Amino acid sequence: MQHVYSGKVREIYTDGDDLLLVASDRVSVYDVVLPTPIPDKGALLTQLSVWWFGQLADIVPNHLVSATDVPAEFAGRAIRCRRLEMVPFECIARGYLAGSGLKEYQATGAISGVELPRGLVEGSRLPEPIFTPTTKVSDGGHDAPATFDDVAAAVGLSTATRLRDLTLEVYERGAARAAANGIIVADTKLEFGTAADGELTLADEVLTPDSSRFWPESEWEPGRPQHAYDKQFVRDWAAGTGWDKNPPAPEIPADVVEATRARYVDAYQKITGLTWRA
Ligand code: PZK
Repeated sequence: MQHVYSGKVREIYTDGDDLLLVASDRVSVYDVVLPTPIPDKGALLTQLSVWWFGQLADIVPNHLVSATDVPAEFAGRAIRCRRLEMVPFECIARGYLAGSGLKEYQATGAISGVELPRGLVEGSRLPEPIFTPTTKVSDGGHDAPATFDDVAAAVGLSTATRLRDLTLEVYERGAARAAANGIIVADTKLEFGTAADGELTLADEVLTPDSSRFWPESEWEPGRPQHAYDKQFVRDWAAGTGWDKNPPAPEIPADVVEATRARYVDAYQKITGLTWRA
């Protein structure tokens, strides 16, 4: 087993021909990783993603090989997956206006070349979900917007069309399931790759609160920043500390850790209908 990559909250190892994607209990706010872990976060997100792979298997094949055949030290919070030739774009679907999409809309009236109606505000539901890819920036910087035509120029029109259709279909399936259980999926980021047999394959993690914006439906109120389903307690606490959002971040108090863990458990249980192990 060889460590090949560290993200802010996840790691990749190689194991023979396979990869191991390992989710930690680390949490970030304002792009800064906090010093205090959220117990079970890595396992909750991994198991949610594994559940989604199963739900989405009729739409698109995925990279999952096993969620159990992983080293004991990573049990529950890692997956074994096939190594793919990765598509060099993040495939993002948006159903609501937030984040970099909001900024691009305010500056240009469009996102990734998709024209939107006038008068939308932060948190607005879009007339229909849209495909807003970004190019991956290798040095860990923020991703840059790309248009559908950029994707087509890089991978060909038929693959680009398939990526767009798959991204929107996965988003629509996921957003509908979450909405039926009180959770808005405002947007989601998918990664695809090509398997040895040439099949376009869904990779990475899928429809988790780390790869998507989850909002409590009961608190949705367009015209202001929306409450994050998972990290709102951490954000509210951080705002009250006077911390300047530069590293190092302060330790998270125990009550905020516990409330945040409860939101990850809640999202997992509401979406899957399963009970999280105690
Ligand atoms: C791959 N990432 C992003 C994911 C991280 C970073 N199946 C695959 N084959 C080849 N490469 C990748 C995958 C996947 N998934 C994914 N980078 C490379 C990433 C998870 C944790 F730290």
